[in-house]
Amino acid sequence: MSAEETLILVKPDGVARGLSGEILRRVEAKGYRITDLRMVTASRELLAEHYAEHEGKPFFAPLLEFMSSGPIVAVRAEGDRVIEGFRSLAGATDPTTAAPGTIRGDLGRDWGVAVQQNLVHGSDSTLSAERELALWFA
Ligand code: IDP
Ligand code: MG
Repeated sequence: MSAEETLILVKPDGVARGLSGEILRRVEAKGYRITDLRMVTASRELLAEHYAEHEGKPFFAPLLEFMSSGPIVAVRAEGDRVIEGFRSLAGATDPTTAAPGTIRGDLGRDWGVAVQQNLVHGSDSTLSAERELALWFA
């Protein structure tokens, strides 16, 4: 049986702030293996599919605007329980209250805009990981 896989995205704010290396360093330091990586400026179509579960929410349009505003680093990572493990490394969605020690808690903050710019995305289940990896690494 092969190890579990997840999709990690360094969002445009993380790339723009020069934090891609620091974020990937944390993933590797934890012991997960990066097995594929690409830099991509995502289309609205890709992002609408990626975030389909949030369609209709007030932050959906700002989210697509933000996520298409610049390059993203898309990462395929593997390791036992990597989905849960990366979500734990990332921290809570709101960077203001995300625990110190997490990526969002240490490196993120609120910028007073309509969508939380919180540096990273990580798949939240095996089903999401499979679906999202197919979208970003087609
Ligand atoms: P997650 O990234 O922690 O899994 P989701 O609920 O899947 O969080 O939301 C996707 C993204 O949408 C978040 O990472 C964040 O950028 C943004 N977002 C989520 N909820 C809110 C909100 O209540 N206000 C503003 N932006 C939000
Ligand atoms: Mg999510």
